[in-house]
Formats: sequence, C-alpha cells, structure tokens
Amino acid sequence: MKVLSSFLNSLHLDPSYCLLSVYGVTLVLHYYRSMDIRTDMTMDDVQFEVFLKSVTDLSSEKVYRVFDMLDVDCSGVIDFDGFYLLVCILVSIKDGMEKQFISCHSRTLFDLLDRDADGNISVKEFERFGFLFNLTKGAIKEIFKEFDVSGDEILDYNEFQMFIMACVDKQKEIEAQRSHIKEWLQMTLCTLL
Ligand SMILES: [Ca+2]
Ligand SMILES: [Ca+2]
Repeated sequence: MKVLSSFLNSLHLDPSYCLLSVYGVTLVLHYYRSMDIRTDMTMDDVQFEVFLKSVTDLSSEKVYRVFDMLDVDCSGVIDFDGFYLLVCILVSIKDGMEKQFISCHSRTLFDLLDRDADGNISVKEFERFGFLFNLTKGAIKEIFKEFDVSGDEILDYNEFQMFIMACVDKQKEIEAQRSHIKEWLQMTLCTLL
C-alpha cells in the first residue's frame, strides 16, 4: 500500500510512543470534523472510502476491509478514535515506521487483527489485513512457519509478540547495514577525492 497525501505529509509520529503530538491530534480532529456532515462525530462507509482512496492506492475492496476492521462494534460508522488510529497507521507507513508502530501498539493491533475475537490470529485473519503493513501472503506464510511455536496454525499473543520483536530486530539490522554502507561510501569518496 502506498500513502500519498499532502495532509498526511505534514504529520509525524513521536519516535518513542508512535503517536501524534497534541498539535497533530488537533489537525486530525479538525480534518475529521470537516468531513462530519451530519455533525454527530461519525464517519460512514462512503465518507471513509472517499477519504482512504484520496490518501492511498487501495482498491475499494481493501478500503472496506479496513472499514470492517476499525468498525469494532459493527455500528456501521467509524468514530474519531478509529479514524485517529488509522491516521497513525498511515503516517507510520509514510515515514517507514510500520514495524515500530506495530511494536508500540501490539495489543491494539492484535485485537484488531483478531476479527473473531477468539484470542488468536489465524493465517486467514492475518492475510485479510496484512496488506496494511505491506506484508505479502508469502511473508505471512513465512511468519507463521517461524513463529507458530505451538504448531496449531494460529498465533496467540505471545507468538505474535515474538513476531513483532523479530520484525523490529530485522528493521534495526537493515538500518545498521544502511549506515555501514553510507560510512563506507563516504570513506571511499574521501580517499578518491
Ligand atoms: Ca481469531
Ligand atoms: Ca500457535
């Protein structure tokens, strides 16, 4: 999923808590209110589709999957809390902070992914929403192979947390490799010039 939006470009997450600043929350609230034509602090599926399609490249089918995920009480509307969470997810993707975001909000995300609320995440549940964090079907299968320690083809919360820690470690490994390459390039350039 790609995030393309001038509104979201102006927002960034706090690196420690992976949440928006007070100023950011105010901006999001203002934006949410500007779309709230019924002035009842709710957003229906049509408004939601217009918003999400204007800031991402998601298909209508995937937009409705996200809507279902955030509409936890099946009321047919998204309240401000759900919208705020969605904006934080989108900002984390825009800034390449998906893994840190998953790590900071693991319990919330686990509960959202666990659609049937049985306390476990199945491959099907993961595949349904994995696209949000740019996890492909192949990557999800690998995750299950590696982290389904009990071998019951579902991830409980402990297994899910192990997966998150591995993702964070992988992210750090990639960042360390990038900084080594940068240092090496700078040193090589200095000796050549
Ligand atoms: Ca489940
Ligand atoms: Ca398991």
